[in-house]
Amino acid sequence: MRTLEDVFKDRPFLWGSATAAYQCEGAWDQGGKGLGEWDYFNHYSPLNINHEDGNVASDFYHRYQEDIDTMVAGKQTTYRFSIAWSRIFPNGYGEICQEGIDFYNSVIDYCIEKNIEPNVTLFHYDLPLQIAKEGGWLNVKVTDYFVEYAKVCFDNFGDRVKLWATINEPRYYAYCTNIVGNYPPNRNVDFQSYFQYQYNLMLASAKAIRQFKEMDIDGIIGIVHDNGNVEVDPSTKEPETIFEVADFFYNRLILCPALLGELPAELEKMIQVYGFTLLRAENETDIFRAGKGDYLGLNLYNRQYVTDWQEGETEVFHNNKGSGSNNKEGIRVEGIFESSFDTQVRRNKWGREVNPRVMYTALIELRERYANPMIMITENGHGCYEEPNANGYVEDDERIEVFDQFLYHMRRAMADGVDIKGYYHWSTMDLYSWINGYKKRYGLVRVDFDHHLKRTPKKSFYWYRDYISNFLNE
Ligand code: BGP
Repeated sequence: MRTLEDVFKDRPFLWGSATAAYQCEGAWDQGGKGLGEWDYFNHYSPLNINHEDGNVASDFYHRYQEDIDTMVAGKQTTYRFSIAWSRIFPNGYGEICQEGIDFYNSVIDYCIEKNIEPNVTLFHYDLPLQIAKEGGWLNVKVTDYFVEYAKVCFDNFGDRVKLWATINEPRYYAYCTNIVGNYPPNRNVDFQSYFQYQYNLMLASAKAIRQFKEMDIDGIIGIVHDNGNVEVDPSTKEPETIFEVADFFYNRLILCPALLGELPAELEKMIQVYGFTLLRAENETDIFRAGKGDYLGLNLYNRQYVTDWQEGETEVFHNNKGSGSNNKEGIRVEGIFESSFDTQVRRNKWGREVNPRVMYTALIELRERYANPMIMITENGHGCYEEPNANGYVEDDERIEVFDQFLYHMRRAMADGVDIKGYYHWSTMDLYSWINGYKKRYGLVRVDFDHHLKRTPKKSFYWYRDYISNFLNE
């Protein structure tokens, strides 16, 4: 039996990296796994524009030992990964698949054997297909299916796993599935579903956290948010109003329940501003109160830079084609606000800002507005195109430069009193990037998808290893 105290004993700060099940496991039809919404989407939808899928992905399912050994060689002390719901419940609920439980037991045990602290996310975008057919996250029954699934995970893994997250990025997930329309079930500019999804996801998370507490599991549990703090363009005519509406759009439906145990105070007002109907649980106050997290997982990539709505209809700008498109990431919400595009800030090939100082501003804002919560940086990284040399080695100096700056700003925030307990680089190795396929790379370790998925640590892997060693010796 391990205890929560063991986690930080001898290592006050956790350094590691992260992946998600669908993006790295492969073995899509092995081990008794049921079909997921992403399997179906990638196999059949014309909206899979890059014609890739996660059938094999990085084949973590068969190579997890090698990948965990590599983490150890890189001096990492923790690994964040997600469980595929459809490996535990092939139909989303009902019959349990023991092979799925066995697989995650093996991964967890191997992590512990190698002194790598497992940090487990229960849901990272990969909904079982059967549940998707029943309306997915618009169907409030799914919140109970989620608790049933979470309970099985707590029962089976709770003796060894001490760090838990319920859901990965409920806000960004709701955005891609309902506003951008690039993730299944591909609703486009559907604000009604966007807000209902966030509500239902937070309800599911709160119910699962309540379950965790009732079971008296020794560990901590929270949710992972894509914050994205809001910054207002100085030329904005009504900066306070714009900040309020944009912060509600991007953050508040997640951060208030997650960190304060309640819905945002401005909810009724925002329902009027955005004009949507929210279907609410009768006992929501109790559920959200009981479902407050112990910490916040923060996936930090960029800020949300906004200004007044200028003119034109609601439109979303997104780029899943990399250098094949000139689109910059953003949105115009008719009559309410729109993204501003700062020419001083560089962007990656997918049109997203690369602006490491926002690590500091996001963290300070959380400390000030949400009572200095415990935080783990559960993702942070840099996506790029990469070419290896003849030996398969990638000199990813651009990643190292950005990585170094992000860490610098994280440590500035720590020095200013933000309570950060760990950092997870996205990603452990190259893997499937939702919609963008395999050309957009994030890994510390290269995976050669054309030649037997051979792994070769990149320059950034060694850079990070040395950074961790130096930190330990400081
Ligand atoms: C986060 C997701 C990850 C990962 C990362 C990079 O939003 O939690 O799963 O994919 O972003 O995003 P992308 O692969 O779309 O570039």
